[in-house]
Amino acid sequence: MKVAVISAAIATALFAVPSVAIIDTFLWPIPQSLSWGDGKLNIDNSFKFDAPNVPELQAAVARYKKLIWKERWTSVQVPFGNATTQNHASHGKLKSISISIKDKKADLSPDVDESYTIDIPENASTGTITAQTIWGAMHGLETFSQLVKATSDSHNAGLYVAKTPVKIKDAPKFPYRGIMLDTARNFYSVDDILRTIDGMSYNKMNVLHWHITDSQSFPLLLESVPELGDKGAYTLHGKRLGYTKSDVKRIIKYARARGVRVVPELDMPAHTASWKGVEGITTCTEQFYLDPTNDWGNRYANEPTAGQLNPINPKTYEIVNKVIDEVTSWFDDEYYHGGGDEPVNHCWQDDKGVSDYMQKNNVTGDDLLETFLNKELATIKKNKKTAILWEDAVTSLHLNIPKETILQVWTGSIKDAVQAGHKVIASSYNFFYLDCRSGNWNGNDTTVDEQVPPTVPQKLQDYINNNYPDWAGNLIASPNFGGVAGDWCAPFKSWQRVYSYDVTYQLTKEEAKSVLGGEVALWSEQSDSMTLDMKLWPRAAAAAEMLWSGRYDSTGKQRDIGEAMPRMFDWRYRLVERGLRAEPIQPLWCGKNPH
Ligand code: CP6
Repeated sequence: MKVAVISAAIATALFAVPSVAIIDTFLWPIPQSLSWGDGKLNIDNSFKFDAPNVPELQAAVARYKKLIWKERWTSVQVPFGNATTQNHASHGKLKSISISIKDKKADLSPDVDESYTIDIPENASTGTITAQTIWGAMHGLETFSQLVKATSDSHNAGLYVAKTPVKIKDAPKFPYRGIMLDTARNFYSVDDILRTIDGMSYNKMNVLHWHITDSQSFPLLLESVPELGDKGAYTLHGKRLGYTKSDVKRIIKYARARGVRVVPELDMPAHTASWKGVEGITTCTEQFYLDPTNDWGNRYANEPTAGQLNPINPKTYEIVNKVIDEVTSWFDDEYYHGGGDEPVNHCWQDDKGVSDYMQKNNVTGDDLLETFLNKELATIKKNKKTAILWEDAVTSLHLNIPKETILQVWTGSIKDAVQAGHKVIASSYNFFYLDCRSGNWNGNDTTVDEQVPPTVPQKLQDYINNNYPDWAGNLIASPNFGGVAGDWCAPFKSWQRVYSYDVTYQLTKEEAKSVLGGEVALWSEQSDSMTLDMKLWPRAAAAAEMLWSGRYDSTGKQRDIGEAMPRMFDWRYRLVERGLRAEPIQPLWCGKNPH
């Protein structure tokens, strides 16, 4: 009884549909505006999409037709709600969906219109998807696929469109809905990346931020500076773990076909120990710093031999420019990520050449960093790209860089970055870092009140000696990448926590306009092909709904995680059915229980 009452309340409150509705079909992310009934329309092999002859759209239609017939979905979450009405009365056959597009030429870009509508009347043989652009139509196809179900679990069961009449009007709350993948700490195959793009398109996510290089490896096989990949990419069991130009092109093409943009990042000036193919351009490839008095943050970039590009060597800029010129020519997106995170003052202070230069020219490390980033940003601009940088150094050191630079906020406050005049991508490590438990577990602010282990070890040797305290103060063995120790990185955050991130927390309406969206980050010190899907899904899907549908619904009410739960439960199984090894979020019993 209690269940029925709660369910009816949820159904009424959240969908604003008549109380006759039964909830047996689950959409993810939930559309901005949805009304549906309890009817159904059968579809059979002759069902077709009538779509304008735009190659990308025709390909999407073919993909979704195949997917619908392969998937033959029956909900895993059991129906709930008021089931007193005639459930699933068939109202005939849906012969086609007619797709119409306003602007057939609009290309995939940061401000492309992704809105769409779906209208499937009760007694009609034709339904419609309308969209401004083919990219919006692709989202409409995805939502339509989620409405299609099989009449039974049998492999040859018929298909129907559920919950007719259906009317959906949908558009993203935020234009930037990303996943960051770090391919430098551990390697991922091209297939891993393509599969991740599939998952993104199912969730209406539209930006893959590819953190290609870092301290540990340089897996990009550039043609202009082949030494970097030659010496910097991993080799395992005789196999070179790197991405060629044709790999990159394949990934970009595959992503574009699914409405996903690919934004590359070659992190610099810190996180560059892997740039060892060119001699003399990096400092700090030997030492490991954990100095609590260091004014650039003693726990930053603190993985051993992080490396930091030498800011006074002309050769450094020669290489940086070559690299950026080539990378921006491979990647066609308007955005380019310039890194800029976790610089270590000591890396430059302790380099004889750099410190002599600082003394002679009366400049500080801050000055050198500002100069380096401005040169890098100028090269990015010369290549006609909009730059993104990690926020930490820029805001905490108040660096003077162009306001047109987008800041990706991970540790500081979004408000500070916005008030400094920048557009922002929200990636608080408290909510959106998928590798680690790390973060403040108490607040819902995006600023950081970071909890640290009882004592911070001073030297790498402390880690090697297992002289590292866990949360209870016991000395434990830690993984040898240093910095973030084992107990710090496990277990990881729940989908509910990811979902609860409010990216415009305490911003004025005006300030909120500067938040382009958000991005979950999979740092890969402890992840590779084996764990990829499980760490991304379904938690990235939680981010996807928050960024597409919004943390608040159209009436201003905060979305209820309890309402999302049955949809998420069903959606996870659907992602598995579609080929992603998504982690289970509760026992199957909670849906298809055997009793
Ligand atoms: N690598 C790089 C990392 C991190 C960052 N940049 C990182 C920092 C703190 C945590 C997790 C990841 N591993 N290049 C920060 C942007 Cl908790």
